[in-house]
Amino acid sequence: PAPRTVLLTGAAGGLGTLMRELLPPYGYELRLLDAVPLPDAPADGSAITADLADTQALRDAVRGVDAIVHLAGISLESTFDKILAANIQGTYNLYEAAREEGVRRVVFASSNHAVGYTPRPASPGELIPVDTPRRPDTFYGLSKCFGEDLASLYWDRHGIETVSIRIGSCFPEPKTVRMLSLWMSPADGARLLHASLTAEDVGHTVVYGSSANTRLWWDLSSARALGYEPQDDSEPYAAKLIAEQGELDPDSPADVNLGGPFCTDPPIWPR
Ligand code: NAI
Ligand code: 15L
Repeated sequence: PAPRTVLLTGAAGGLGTLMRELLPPYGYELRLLDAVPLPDAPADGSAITADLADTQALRDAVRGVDAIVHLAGISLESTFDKILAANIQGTYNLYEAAREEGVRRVVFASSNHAVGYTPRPASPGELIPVDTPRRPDTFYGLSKCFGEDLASLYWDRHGIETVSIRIGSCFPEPKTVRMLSLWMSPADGARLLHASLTAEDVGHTVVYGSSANTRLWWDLSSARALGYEPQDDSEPYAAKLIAEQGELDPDSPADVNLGGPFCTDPPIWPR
């Protein structure tokens, strides 16, 4: 049966806030968790304010859910110690809670930064395959590699299925020229989460997460194999972004790899 009750971790974050709105129309009843109190928390008191370090709170949070969408964690580069606590230990704690409470499906928010040092394709139509060797560009990207391998272990050893989505850039609109290639519209994000929650026999599957962008850099076939049919394309934003920012520079360290400005030393992220 299709999962219906879903724990959404990281519900107060950017993606969590979008998915809180976009997933219920697919028929999901969401249980929301974040370390910080949720703005506009549901009046029924169902939202959970807990850190991923709190193993008892995680057990209570996952009890009885059909699946988990795991978005919580540090979403940019940080110190190793902070990444270790939130993204590595925290993701382990969540999978342990899932194992102990018998949850059978997780959707894990991995990132393009797990393969961030992969050179971006040189010519249009060339696509990075999903089995490209991992090349994390930051401790952050390294934590996503860990999450993918943890998911693989929990499938092989405990039969917990995971779809690891290497998300490109999921924001209401692409913000940079690089994001024209990596953008996942929020509506396509919800489509991909729904496909990842409902596809059968996924074992541990790794997919790239983006819209069907004209300037796509990576292969969406493993996502499509789950039933994902992206509907959006960043191209309508291209002319304006390129006029403002210029084309990507083949000689700039911030522009040559999939991970973009995360690949510079130190990593930068214009916000
Ligand atoms: P965000 O930083 O806006 O939200 C992350 C949320 O996780 C925050 O609300 C934060 O309070 C919560 N959180 C952090 N540490 C926690 C802990 N120890 N315990 C409980 N909650 C904790 O990030 P965003 O953009 O919403 O991303 C969500 C997930 O998707 C992250 O895992 C991120 O790495 C991943 N991702 C997002 C992309 C995007 O384009 N938005 C791209 C690639 C990956
Ligand atoms: C990520 O992994 C980040 O969480 C997100 O904030 C964006 O920076 C995105 O990658 C990106 O590469 O655009």
